[in-house]
Amino acid sequence: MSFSVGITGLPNVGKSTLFKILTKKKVDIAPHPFTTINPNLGIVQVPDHRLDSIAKIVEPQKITPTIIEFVDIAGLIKGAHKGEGLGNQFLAHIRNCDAILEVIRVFDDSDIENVLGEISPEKEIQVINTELLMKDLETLETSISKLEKKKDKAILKKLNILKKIREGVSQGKLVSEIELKNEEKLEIKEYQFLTEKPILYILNTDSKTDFKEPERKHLVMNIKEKEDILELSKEERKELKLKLNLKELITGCYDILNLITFFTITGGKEVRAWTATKGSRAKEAGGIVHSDFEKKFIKAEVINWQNLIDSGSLVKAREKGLIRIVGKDYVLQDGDVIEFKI
Ligand SMILES: Nc1nc2c(ncn2[C@@H]2O[C@H](COP(=O)(O)OP(=O)(O)O)[C@@H](O)[C@H]2O)c(=O)[nH]1
Ligand SMILES: [Mg+2]
Repeated sequence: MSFSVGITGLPNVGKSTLFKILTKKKVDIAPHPFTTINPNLGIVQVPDHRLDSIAKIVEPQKITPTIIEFVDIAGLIKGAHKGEGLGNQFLAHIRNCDAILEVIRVFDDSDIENVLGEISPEKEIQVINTELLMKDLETLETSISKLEKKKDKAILKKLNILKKIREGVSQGKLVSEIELKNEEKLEIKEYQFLTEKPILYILNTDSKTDFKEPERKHLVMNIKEKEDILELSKEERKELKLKLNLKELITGCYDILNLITFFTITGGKEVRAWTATKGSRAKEAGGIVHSDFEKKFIKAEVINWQNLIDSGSLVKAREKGLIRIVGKDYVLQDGDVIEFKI
């Protein structure tokens, strides 16, 4: 199971550059809009010092980090929901992602067209949000009128939830900002509303332009500077004490997606990190590793990664009684090292 994050925003804000840094892949980067038409997909390893620490004491043949997928989606512009600038196509790409990384332009450069015409994170966020909201409104209108034609009592519940969401969305509320019970959320899952997805804003700064920080979950990052670091050789980076430092960004994505990491050791052969949704139970975690571990789940042995490191080895941890036996309903914790028994 892997989760995908769609990089979106207005044209010329640094999306493709960010994608390149993240995936260290060469993509088309140019100072004009719509260089990117097909979404670029990149698989990124999630850096995790815990994986390295566990590997150090287990000494496996293989170390496998967990991954996250990034998609470089072409720029959205005003009117995208009506199809402007290939808008509909881009919005469909966003629909397929689990979360949104929205790049906001906070750098001043007269050579690179500023589509918004000014530096204003809040205004820029509003432009994008409006497009996403309009698209959701369109989905809501079509779905509501479809359901209304059915006159079926069973769909009344769904219809009422959709109408409640429509009310919020028409007032400019993102679906994620509308208060919904868990069962209501499940009921509307099939619609994959764009504004229901978690968003992390990346303020792409040149470290000199003034701006007002938005009251939304965001990171301030100098994307261009990171790109320059990427061009340097390992030695040069060491000498200049420069690091790409993408940890904050990748963990930020993990965070908004509500994800945790757990580890398996496979009899000392392979130390591997896995991704699960917060609140997953032992049996579901088993399913992430291997379908048999879910189907034939009996029990699992669990130890917190730090306890394992402090003990020095699995054998010593066992002697100390730090390895717990848990059943299928055990709620997985971030940093658990787990062995499934079938
Ligand atoms: N001055 C400056 N230029 C940037 C920065 N980030 C990206 N660019 C440039 O802006 C142009 C468009 O960048 P790109 O990543 O293709 O933007 P996209 O349209 O959002 O994908 C390129 O020429 C980049 O080199 C930045 O932080 N500062
Ligand atoms: Mg681009």
